[in-house]
Amino acid sequence: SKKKPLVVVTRKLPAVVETRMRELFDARLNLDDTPMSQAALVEAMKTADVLVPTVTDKIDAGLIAQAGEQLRLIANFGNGVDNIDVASAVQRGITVTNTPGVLTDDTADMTMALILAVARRIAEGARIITDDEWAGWSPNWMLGRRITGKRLGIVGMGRIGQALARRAAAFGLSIHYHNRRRLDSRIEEALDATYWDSLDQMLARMDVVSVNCPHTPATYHLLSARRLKLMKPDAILVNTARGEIVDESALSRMLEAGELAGAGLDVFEHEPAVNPRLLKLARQHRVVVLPHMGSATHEGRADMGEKVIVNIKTFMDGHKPPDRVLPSML
Ligand code: 8YV
Repeated sequence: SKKKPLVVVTRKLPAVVETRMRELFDARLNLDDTPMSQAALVEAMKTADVLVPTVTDKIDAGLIAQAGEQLRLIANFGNGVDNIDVASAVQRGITVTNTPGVLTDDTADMTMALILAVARRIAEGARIITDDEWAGWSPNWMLGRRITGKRLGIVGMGRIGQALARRAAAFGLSIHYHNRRRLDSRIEEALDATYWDSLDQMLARMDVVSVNCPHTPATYHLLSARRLKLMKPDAILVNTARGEIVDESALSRMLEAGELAGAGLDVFEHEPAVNPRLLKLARQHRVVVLPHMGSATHEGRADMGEKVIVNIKTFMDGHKPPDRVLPSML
């Protein structure tokens, strides 16, 4: 039988995924879940047939330049591939895959949860009780903002954006979106979504703005200081995509100045470091922060692992893997 491919996995994955990988591949697993050192990553590039990185591994041009001839596939455990220099990889004949689809619903759920958490002061209320600060109910206490009847502007209407649209519609929000390409009219109608060709014009009219686009050179600081200033002062911003898409310092400044009502953030520009100004705002309750857990469900992680395995197997069998990422897609 054929020699099994050497598959190096950078982080600890769910046990069911690791078991399956051991059966199918010559799997080199990271059982301690200590993030892989740069030296170990270089070593992996030089020896592995397949590398399975995660969001925490920066597979940049310099690292790809050190790849051995045998490295043919980088099968990302994750949907976003901004951790990988896809163009450099493809130029060297290395195929790149990701794990789309299986984390759509979980991430959309978390986005909806952040919208509700910010608008209805959920984190603040929970903290007040657990810190034993609840002195009793009163009519004017802990008032948040109603979301029913408000406008949601979705920046990036891919799978997650559309899944969010369906959820938000059930909560009575009207759906607006900006995307590189306008959706097919049938999909747009089914979602009852209004397309805005101009992101600027959409931002100026929304009560809630959600970031759901990938992080690429074109979307870095897409929500710049100038664009954030277009938002209504009573609007809230949520981001479950990538921190780099929002100018975090500008966002902090505006929240501090009361030029924006609140923010719900699952992702940050320099993870795991979080801008201290955002943390201070979170303590003052205008911001809800979460540690990049949008797709973090038991089911989702197992499905992501299964996707990685199918991509590797298909590729090793000589076929195009289902979730190939091409530079032209980014
Ligand atoms: C993970 C994600 O946290 O898939 C993504 O893009 O951000 C999350 O699912 C991470 O990327 C796993 O590598």
